[in-house]
Amino acid sequence: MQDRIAQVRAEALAAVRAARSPEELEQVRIRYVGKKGELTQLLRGMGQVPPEERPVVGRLVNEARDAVEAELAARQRELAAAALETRLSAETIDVTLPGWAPVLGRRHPLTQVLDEIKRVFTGLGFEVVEGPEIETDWYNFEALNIPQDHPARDLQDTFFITEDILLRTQTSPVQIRVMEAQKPPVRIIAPGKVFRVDADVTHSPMFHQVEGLYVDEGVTFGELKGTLSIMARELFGQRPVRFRPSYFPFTEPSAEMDIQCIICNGAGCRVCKNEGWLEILGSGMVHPQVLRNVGYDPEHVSGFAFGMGVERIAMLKYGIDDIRLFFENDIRFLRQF
Ligand code: 2U9
Repeated sequence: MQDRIAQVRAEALAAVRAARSPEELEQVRIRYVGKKGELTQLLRGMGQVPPEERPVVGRLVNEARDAVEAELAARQRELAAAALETRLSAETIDVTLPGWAPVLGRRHPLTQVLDEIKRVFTGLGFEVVEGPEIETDWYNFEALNIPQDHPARDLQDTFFITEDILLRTQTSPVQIRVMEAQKPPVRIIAPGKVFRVDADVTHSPMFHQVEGLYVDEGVTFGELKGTLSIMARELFGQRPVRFRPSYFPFTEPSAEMDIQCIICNGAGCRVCKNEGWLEILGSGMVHPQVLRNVGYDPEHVSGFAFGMGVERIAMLKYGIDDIRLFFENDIRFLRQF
């Protein structure tokens, strides 16, 4: 019996050391010290051992069991450490590899042009003011001397919400609100979204305008020309500009401003339709009736005003021929600016 115990003990210890994986080790444990394992069976067979030998045999079996279990635990630690080592060496990171360069975002081209316009005018002492996109008939039309029967009020041009409430077709209502609230001098620009029932490659039902207003005692048309010429030079570089007579209900006299074509330098091309000039904005001296409408006295104060479409300026500046590109957010378009 004692030889048998020694033999099983030696076999079990050898099997533990030979196990190559946690699964193999578990098989060895079951085979020798599990419920039906060989060492467990030896304890159960004590009945056949003569009573005087039982204490010795019992002690030997228990010692063998303890030894095998200690060896099992040690081998399990070894296997776990080896598995960890294998995983870590497979997972090594080459710290000398170049990293991922983060893709830099940029401002939308319309935002860039708008920021540029704001920079020029704030440098000239203008303040930036914003106002509501939903307006009343008074602020969008009546106060601006646009009479009931004016074509700009046509259902085909204006998005009406009710008979009296509408989406503003220009940012001029903002200037009316400022003049109602404060006395001259007023020197402001009003950027923002405007809405018109219109859609083709150069028109969008929503677009952006910047309008400007300077009202004080003795403001002249010469100041209008000087201010807008500076703006054109800042936006498009040094090139000839001209003012052409025009008509707007809210300004008198009125003028549109052209710059020499940035594509052909005046020679005539497809972009300027052989004119040699590109229209960039409308302007004029604020109509006396508009000044009266906000409680100003046109005998004491005068002013100039102007308005431009931000999309149009951006299209001319960057040579873009379809306004829809600004609103589609195609990354291939946007990353060019
Ligand atoms: C007040 C008085 C006068 C703003 C002006 C224009 C001329 C003009 C157009 C440019 C292209 C609109 O976006 S567009 O289609 N605007 O030609 N705007 S004068 O005149 C004002 C504004 C406010 C109180």
